[in-house]
Amino acid sequence: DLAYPDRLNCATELLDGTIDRLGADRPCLRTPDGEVWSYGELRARANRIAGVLTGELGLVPGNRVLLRGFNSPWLVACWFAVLKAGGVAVTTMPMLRAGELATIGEMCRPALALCDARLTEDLERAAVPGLTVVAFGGDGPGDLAARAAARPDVFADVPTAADDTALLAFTSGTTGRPKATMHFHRDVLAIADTFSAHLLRPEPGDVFCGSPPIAFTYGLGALVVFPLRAGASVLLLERASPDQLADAVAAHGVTVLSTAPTAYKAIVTGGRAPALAGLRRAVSAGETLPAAVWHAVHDATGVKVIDGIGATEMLHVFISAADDDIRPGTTGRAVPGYTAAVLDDDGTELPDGTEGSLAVRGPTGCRYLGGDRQEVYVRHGWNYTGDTYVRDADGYFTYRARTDDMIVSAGYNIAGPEVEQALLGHPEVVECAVVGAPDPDRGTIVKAFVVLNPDRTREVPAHELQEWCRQVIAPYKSPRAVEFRTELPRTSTGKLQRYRLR
Ligand code: 3SK
Repeated sequence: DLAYPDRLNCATELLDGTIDRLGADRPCLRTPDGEVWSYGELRARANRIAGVLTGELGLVPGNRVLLRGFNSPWLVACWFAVLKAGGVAVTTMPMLRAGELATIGEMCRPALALCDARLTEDLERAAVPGLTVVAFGGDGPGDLAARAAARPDVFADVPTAADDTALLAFTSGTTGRPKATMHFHRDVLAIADTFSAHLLRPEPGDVFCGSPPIAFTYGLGALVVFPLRAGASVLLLERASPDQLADAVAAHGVTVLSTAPTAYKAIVTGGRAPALAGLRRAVSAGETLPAAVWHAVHDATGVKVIDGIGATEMLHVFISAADDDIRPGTTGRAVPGYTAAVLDDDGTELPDGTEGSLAVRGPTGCRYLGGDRQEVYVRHGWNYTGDTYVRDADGYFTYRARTDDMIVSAGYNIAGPEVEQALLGHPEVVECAVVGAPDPDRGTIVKAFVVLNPDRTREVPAHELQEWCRQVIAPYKSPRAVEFRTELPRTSTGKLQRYRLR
């Protein structure tokens, strides 16, 4: 039942609500070097920071606060402090540079920033007008820790309305232009009470871990909202390469892992899959999970990876499947609470088995801050996600492509990701991207950019990959051109930027 009260502060619910049910002493935030903050300690620190924000920094409800940091207990405490004080959290990716931070500053005009002391330089260079920057994690007298130590460890959370804005999240811009989306306090709880409650079904003893930055709403849900709503703990990694993830899972008893398909593929290719064997849940999102990768993880560990599609516009995942409901190669069914459909551009539902635009509605939805994209994303009462999908008679949705990534070659409609899935089945292919490339004779051809396993023991020529594809998918879809790369262009959230390859 998602009927939340009119007055609702999601920070109060996630901290006090969980503490009232399970006690303040439970472990909450962990780091790989053994630091553990209990729920009570996290609340006390967030209260002190909220005191700094509303005291000497003059924050009033509705002010936007830019947050910049690696995934760490301090970043989480700052996020809670902003929400407790009735502010709006604008969490930014740690890898953003001055120019990108300046754009974000221009779009959302924050008055304050709380920034990891190691990352202040680019923020200062961004010269956001009127912005006061306070560093955390340093040891100077102006550092947030010193200021917070002088404040009480209690704070009266602002009784925000359930539909007051809690956060601004930036889309990662697979087409190059970031957009800001607004999400309410009730939205933050709704993602825990839909996807997490119905598919992850976390328990207080779970230990969460994962790679997405908290600034990406995938990470915010997977590493803050879901564990805290359940009274579980989370191991926060500042850096989370596939090897670091595998090490962390094995060394710290992680039970719920969230990362991207490329990380699962790299863990398997690197022979590290046994490290995942203790997981109760493994989540893959950000991009579609190829069936070959699902099977490789399952064969090596018995773990059934939960694929899901979400969007920054929708805050989190709205189509997925878990456990025995999983059909590898499909994304799953609408998450309880959401309705999903395949539509044409007029909003008419297409028959099962027909490709069309994925559309969704539910307790969360797209609200862009400014700009002219709102009427493109929200039409006919639906959120149009920009993906081409097909639904089967059992309600399972199968990804075809980002609508912009369909390739029309020799009169055929070819979904680049389908060719990518075929290539990823080859044991020496670690990553790939398939796009339409101009060709003087044929108009457009299918072209693959491929990253091979750096530890391979033999050469893998292009014709071997082309022949491989011809064996697994219709020959006309096999790439006519193959270019080898050492890496592929990705957004700060790890999504492929096919437009840059095109
Ligand atoms: O990109 C996605 O698939 C995603 C998944 C979960 C939450 C948010 C996003 C953007």
